[in-house]
Amino acid sequence: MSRLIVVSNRMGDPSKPPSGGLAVALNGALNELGGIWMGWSGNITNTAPGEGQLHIKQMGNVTTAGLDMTQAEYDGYYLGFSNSVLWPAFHHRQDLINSDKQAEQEYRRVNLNFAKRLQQLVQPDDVIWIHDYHLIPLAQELRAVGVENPIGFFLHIPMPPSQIFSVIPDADWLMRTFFYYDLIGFQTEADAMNFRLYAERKLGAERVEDDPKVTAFGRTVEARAFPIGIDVDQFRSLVNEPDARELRDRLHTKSAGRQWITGVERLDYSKGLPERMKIFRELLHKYPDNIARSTLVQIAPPTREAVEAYADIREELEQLSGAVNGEFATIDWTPIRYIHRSVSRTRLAALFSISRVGLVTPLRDGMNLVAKEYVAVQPDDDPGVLVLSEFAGAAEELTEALQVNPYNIDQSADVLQRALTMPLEERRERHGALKAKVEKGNVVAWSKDFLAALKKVKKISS
Ligand code: ADQ
Repeated sequence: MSRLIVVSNRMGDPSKPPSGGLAVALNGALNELGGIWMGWSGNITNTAPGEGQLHIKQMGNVTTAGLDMTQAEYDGYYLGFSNSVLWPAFHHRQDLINSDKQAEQEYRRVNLNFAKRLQQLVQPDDVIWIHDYHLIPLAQELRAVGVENPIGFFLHIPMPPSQIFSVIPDADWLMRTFFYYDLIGFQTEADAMNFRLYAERKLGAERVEDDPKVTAFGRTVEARAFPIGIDVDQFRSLVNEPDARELRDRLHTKSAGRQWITGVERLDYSKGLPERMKIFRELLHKYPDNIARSTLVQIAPPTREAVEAYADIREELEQLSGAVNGEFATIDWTPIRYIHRSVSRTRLAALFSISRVGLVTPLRDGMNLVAKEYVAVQPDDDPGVLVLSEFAGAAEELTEALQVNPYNIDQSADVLQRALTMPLEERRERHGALKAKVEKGNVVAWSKDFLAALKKVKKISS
């Protein structure tokens, strides 16, 4: 059996509950298959560039290999090129791109560092699976140091159309580095198509309609959709933990005749948080029956606070939630409960399970696992309703959700009201269909499908 080597910017820490979508997904996959997880150690050191220590730890059937970084590497590679150029560009926010040559050089250097260290750990039968936008050029660097193993890549965020991808400085260089993989997985068919079209139009790649293979620079790569899922059983089991039961009981007591609308995500401008609060405000204006009755619980812990755009969004949300609460609150009812902190996954599961509406309104999102988690823990006899942005990757699959365009505040408020007043029979029907999809496309199936496809591309039998 081949070992699996996973490389991602952050490694999971099996001793702590994972909080990001990527960590949640990969913990499941690696524990199932066993292997090595390589990533940034989380440490900043004073070593010379490229000389950071590699920390190796054994945790169950997973070995973690964490690489230290210098401050300049972290600033340029992580805060700079990854999160001030690639993240905004891939999420259609060209206006937020903040590029500088030094950052791009650090990004290239860190990818080279990862390749040199990884090359020393790789054995001939290993299969390598690289994750996300921080590490796009890693396969090219690995090939340059002689690694010939099968290498797959999964992009967790959206792949923008060519007009938007082109705004990235050195876009053609970046696109060229994709061709050193054997298989590239995208969240949706639309993302995979954006990749194939860019390669064809801008790089003169050859492709045949309806064939996932693309050939350029003498290399052929297969580019296909592998929609990511969640660990359904594990997430569901959280609802019965003592902590979750206690919270559910408390919320039930408080909510006699009241309805919870829930939103949970990292505080990121791609997640449509101001739009969500405006939709809720519009709901209260247009449908005043919801006053003193429906409450929006918004949990949004901080991330990437050193990047300016993230500080701006935080300020905007504090103002908006304050304004809505000032306008509508009563002595014993607060319309928006805005929590700018992380919450345990157990409590999240409990909150989702008692919420009448899961309100998921990203302006752009690779997949959005929260939508799937919400569906997974709804009670079959009295399920809530998922209201989902058409701009989340999950919208391609979860067609029985009520879909909204979160830029259209007025119509979205109407849809939210429809969700809050939906008859039980329709809720059950929609939930049954969504639940079947979320269960079938779980994270184990996702990783198995990807790895089977990678082995097939390289014609490996086990
Ligand atoms: P994220 O942008 O992090 O992931 P998402 O897919 O919603 O977005 O995953 C977030 C995960 O973190 C969920 O499992 C959620 O429960 C958890 N989480 C969020 N807020 C939390 C909190 N306050 N406390 C604890 N846990 C919290 C990226 C891409 C997505 C893609 C995933 C997976 O941006 O589009 O779906 O990777 O590929």
